Amino acid sequence: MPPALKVDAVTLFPGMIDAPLSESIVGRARQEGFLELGFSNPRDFTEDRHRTVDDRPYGGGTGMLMMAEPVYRALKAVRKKGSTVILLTPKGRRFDQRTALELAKKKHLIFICGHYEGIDERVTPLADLELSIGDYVLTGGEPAAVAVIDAVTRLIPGVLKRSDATVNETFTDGLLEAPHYTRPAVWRGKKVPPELVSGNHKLIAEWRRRQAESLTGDTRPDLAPAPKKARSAAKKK
Ligand code: 21W
Repeated sequence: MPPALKVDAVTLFPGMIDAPLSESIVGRARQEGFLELGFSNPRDFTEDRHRTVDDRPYGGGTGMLMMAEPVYRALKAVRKKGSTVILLTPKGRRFDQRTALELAKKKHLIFICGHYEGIDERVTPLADLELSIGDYVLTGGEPAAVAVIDAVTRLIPGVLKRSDATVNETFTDGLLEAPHYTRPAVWRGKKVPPELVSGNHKLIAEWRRRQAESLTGDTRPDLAPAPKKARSAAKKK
């Protein structure tokens, strides 16, 4: 059986992506053939003695840029009809769960990871989509590729034990989740909220909804339906 999803990463540092995605749930998804992850290294597509992949920016400025040609050749080596090419860049649209759900429908994703100060601007038209994972500065696109591939892989049917758990979760319905607790019922004097141990499923559902709404209103009011004025009734203790 072919994998549900094939992902290729165009990167100078494949180990930055391969290693974290060899652990835990995604590592197992790869072993079980749900996800096939490949790499195409621009350095392998150079022709000069020093295998040069970077150069100084025109117009001056600090740092180095990745050259267009090795990136282009590395992309060309893995691109097929029907591939979706994603450029990871701080200038991209913010990656979110909605985009993860869209990408999970695809058969072949290619991530282009910049490093140093970025990539020669002339490669950007090769991408179907430009994504950022948030407003902070990374050393390159590789950690961002890891985050996106992780978020997409867990949405592949069969990767999670309870795959129905991925449809209605945090961010998809626009709310943070209520707090979770496991045994013991009292830990260092801290009790689990009585609603959760009541055995009353309606009471539990209502408690979770109230918690989710007040938590979202307090810490992430930017997330959709901030219902009324969410008071901090969620007094932990
Ligand atoms: C960081 C590339 C900064 C370019 C002036 C002088 C991919 C990323 C990246 C990087 C710059 C993502 C500068 C969130 C990220 C990524 C490497 C710009 C800085 N300005 N999502 N030097 N954050 N980062 N140059 O950093 O490639 S997705």
